Amino acid sequence: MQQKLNEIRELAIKAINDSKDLKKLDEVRVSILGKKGELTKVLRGMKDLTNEERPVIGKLANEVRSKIENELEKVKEIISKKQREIQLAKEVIDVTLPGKKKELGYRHPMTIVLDDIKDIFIGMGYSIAEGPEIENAYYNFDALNIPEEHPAKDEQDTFYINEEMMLRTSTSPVQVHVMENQKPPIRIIAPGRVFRSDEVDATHSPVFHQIEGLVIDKGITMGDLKGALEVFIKELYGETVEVKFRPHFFPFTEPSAEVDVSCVICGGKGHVNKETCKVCKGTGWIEILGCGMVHPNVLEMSGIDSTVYSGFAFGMGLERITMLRYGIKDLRMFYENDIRFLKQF
Ligand code: 2NM
Repeated sequence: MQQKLNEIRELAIKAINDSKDLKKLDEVRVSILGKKGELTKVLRGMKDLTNEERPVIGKLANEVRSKIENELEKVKEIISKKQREIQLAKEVIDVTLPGKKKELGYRHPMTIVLDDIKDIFIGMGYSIAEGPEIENAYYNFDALNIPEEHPAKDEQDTFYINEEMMLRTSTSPVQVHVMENQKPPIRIIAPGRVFRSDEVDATHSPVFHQIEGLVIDKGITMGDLKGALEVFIKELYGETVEVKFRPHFFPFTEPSAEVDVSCVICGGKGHVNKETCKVCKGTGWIEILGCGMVHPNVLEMSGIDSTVYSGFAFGMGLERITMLRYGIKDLRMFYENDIRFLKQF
């Protein structure tokens, strides 16, 4: 038995030292110290020994076990260390290499202009209102005092989803929802995507963007409208631009006006180096928005007493305003996502 134990020890130490990885090492451990291991088998045979033999063999068996356990631990350390070194060598990084430059995204030019416009109106105490892009005929037309026979209602001009529902043709329905749900004073702008069945060209797109505004309170007059829009326009284009109100007609406002600013390209002169200015076509003025005093019918339909309250509204196209700000000649550039275009702003 003594000889058997010595043999196990020698074989174990050899097998342990021959192990190339932790898996193999563990297999060796199980084959010796496991339930069915060589050493375990011998220890089980101890019960057949005489009382004289047992302490001697027992002592030796313990020594052999400890020797094997120590050897296992030692080789495990060596293998682990070697594996760690291999891993580290694989993962070596050259910290002197130049970093990979992450390219930042850019705000879309229309987003830049919209953010500016929001800031100006927020500065004047307005809130931002939003609403659905799908509306019924009441919110899109009727509540705006647009008569039954108005050409805008034609299927040729508006995208209908079914008999009742359509894509909104302006953000005015947002204002109608606000008037229905909120008691005056109201001071909001409603920016958003709108839809009209137009052929695409340099200045038209079936999907475009509007910013409309609405102010309702007791005693609001055309003077408030002119003051607010003049402040807005001068903040947007600079103190030196001139602003002109021209009478116009809208079904939802009365009186109504269109607003022109002195041409931002030629400075209102109508020409650049003796050439006729292409942006204002030589007139010195460019139209940038429509506005007016909210029609009493519109107020009443949305539940606002027009004998107590009055208000003004206005609307402008974000594409047009952005084109004028940056001198962009074709609105299709806005939707093409050409990175060379988008990078410039
Ligand atoms: C414009 C021009 C003039 C307008 C009117 C309303 C509402 F809902 F209050 F009736 N919202 N927006 C309005 C008025 C829009 O766009 C050129």
